[in-house]
Amino acid sequence: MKLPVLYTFRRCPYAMRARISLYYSKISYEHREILLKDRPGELYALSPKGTVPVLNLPDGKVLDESLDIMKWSISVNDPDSWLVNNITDQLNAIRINDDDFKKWLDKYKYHDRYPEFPIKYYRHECEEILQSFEKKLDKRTYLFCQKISLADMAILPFIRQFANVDILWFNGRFANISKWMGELIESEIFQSMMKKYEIWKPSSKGQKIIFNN
Ligand SMILES: N[C@@H](CCC(=O)N[C@@H](CS)C(=O)NCC(=O)O)C(=O)O
Repeated sequence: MKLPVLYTFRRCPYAMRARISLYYSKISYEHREILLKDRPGELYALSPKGTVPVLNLPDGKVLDESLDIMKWSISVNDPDSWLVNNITDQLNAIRINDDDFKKWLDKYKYHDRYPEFPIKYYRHECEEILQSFEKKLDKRTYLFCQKISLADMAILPFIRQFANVDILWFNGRFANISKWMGELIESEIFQSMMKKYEIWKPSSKGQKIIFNN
């Protein structure tokens, strides 16, 4: 059976969310681990922008946006109903994450490359966005309802990156998010999708990830 092929990079938060959704939906696939500094021609042939993740479906279709991979995956199998009725709010939160939070997160992480402002300025811009999540989690266990939904998992890898810049400060500043994050990171899906794989060599097959549904 021909499997979907995923080009991915372990530490990329966009690739993480794609892998989370494939594991959640139990979609067997071929895992091609790549290095951003040495991207294979095969990746560019599928998607000239050369970003990861890229999912090449057996029918030839190419998904080169992480959120599209999540949506496709959940459309194939959504065992715990991650797509709940407030999906517009969820997509809006994901958009703010991808358009705004990610921009400030990069400046916070790599603040020495952006000396026009001190690190705390960039951190504060991120905090402003996270504050609304902290408030949401006063009332419920997950961001959009009492159970995990799409937005929790789409945003998690980015918040994790933010937290890891200064985890002690983060845990003190955002107690609710830190509890939410800790629980999701411990989950089987998150742990499974963070497994390490050898870098894919174009002369060989990638690693087959098989789910026996
Ligand atoms: N909008 C894309 C963004 C993906 C993205 O920017 N991935 C990063 C790695 S974390 C990348 O490939 N960067 C290389 C580049 O921009 O050339 C998505 O959601 O899939």
